Amino acid sequence: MIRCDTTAAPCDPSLASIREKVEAGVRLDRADGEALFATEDIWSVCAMADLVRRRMHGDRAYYNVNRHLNYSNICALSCTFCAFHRKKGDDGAYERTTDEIREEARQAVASGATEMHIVGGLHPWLKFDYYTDMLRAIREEAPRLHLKAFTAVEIVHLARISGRGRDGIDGIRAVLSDLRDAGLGSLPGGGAEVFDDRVHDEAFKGKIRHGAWMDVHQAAHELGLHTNATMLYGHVESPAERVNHFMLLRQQQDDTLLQWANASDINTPDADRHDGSTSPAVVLTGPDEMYPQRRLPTSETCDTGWYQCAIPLPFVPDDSQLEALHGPTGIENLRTIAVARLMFDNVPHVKAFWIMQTLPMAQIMLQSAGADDIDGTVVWYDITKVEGAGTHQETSVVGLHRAIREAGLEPVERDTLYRPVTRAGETWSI
Ligand code: V47
Repeated sequence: MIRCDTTAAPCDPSLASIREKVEAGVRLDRADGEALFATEDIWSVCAMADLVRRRMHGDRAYYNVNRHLNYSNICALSCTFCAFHRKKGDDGAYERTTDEIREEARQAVASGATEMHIVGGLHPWLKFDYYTDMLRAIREEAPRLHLKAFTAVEIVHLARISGRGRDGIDGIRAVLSDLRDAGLGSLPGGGAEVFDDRVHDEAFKGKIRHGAWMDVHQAAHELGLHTNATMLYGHVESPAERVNHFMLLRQQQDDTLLQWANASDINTPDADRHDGSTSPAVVLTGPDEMYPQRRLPTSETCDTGWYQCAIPLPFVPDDSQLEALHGPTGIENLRTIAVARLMFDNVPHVKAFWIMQTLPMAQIMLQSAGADDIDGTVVWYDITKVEGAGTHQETSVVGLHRAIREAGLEPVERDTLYRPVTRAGETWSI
């Protein structure tokens, strides 16, 4: 495929110093992030993100064979951006029984899925046992299925309903540990929204604030569970607030990886990383020759977890209380994915979630805006309702392959931990 020249100088001269940093593998700071959101030279932003993505992943683009399960849409909260939540007794309110969930697991196995992604509302009456029974039931039906389940918001709710709400971080650890014993494999990145108090109070008041969200992920990492991190953008937040969200997550990833680097005797020459200008413990985005040993640990050599994937989610207004807002445009979607790739120099993957981005947009993001992952076959999805429709939203492996190949990339099936999956007939191995 003929590709545009990613080595060209930016048309907007104010991006020249950022381009130099990207080429040299130097960390971008807050002002750089804000400049990337401000410029009209969107294609130079995308070209820089594509350069970084190709350094990290070459021609590979990742997908998985998965199934999303929304076990209940009944939620104690009423976030204005959310079209998913219902109150008990409302039209369309549901909660899945353990038997229905077992059946979902059997179907997932039959379709060759390697992952089930499980999230729901904050159900006011379900007991903690419902959640552990759900995981155990899936485990019994599908012992090899990786269970990526429960946002940080749900984990805090589970701490409360299991009587450990007053135990702070110890209560969170205890809940995560019980869930892990029942089969939990990792945490998805949902519920982060935008890490800002003003935006929180306007669009998702009542939800946990960002400190609590990050504490849950830190506890998960300490227990060795990998997690993802989302950002819901394109509603009432400003570009500076998006950059701040990225910076907070990047700092937390630095802290996690610095501990690993120190324990593994990895050379981290710059002591003070907190001013944002010096080198972090692990650099993933620079040229190979600059950072020969400061790459990510593998799960085999490291027992801590970390953020595997950053996932900017475009706000889908349909059916929400914020329906009057138009949501982000295609250009803003491309830009936000690209800025995420450029700012997250210590997070290995950036996902264009095709359900919310749409498959055609996700394809362009893989081809030229820095994304390397597209999520998977999905099958059922009820959180966003494009044109009023939720539930059945499925694509096939053939459809994902076609989208990726047409983008000039090589599809790589991965499991949840980004290990390549090999298939022979109906069986698969890692
Ligand atoms: O937390 C809710 C968002 C999230 C809307 O970890 C909305 O691999 C857009 O986190 N418009 C759940 N977004 C989905 C999620 C996710 C998805 C795919 C992969 C992964 C992963 C995580 O969806 C919620 C919220 O931020 N959301 N309503 C809406 N109207």
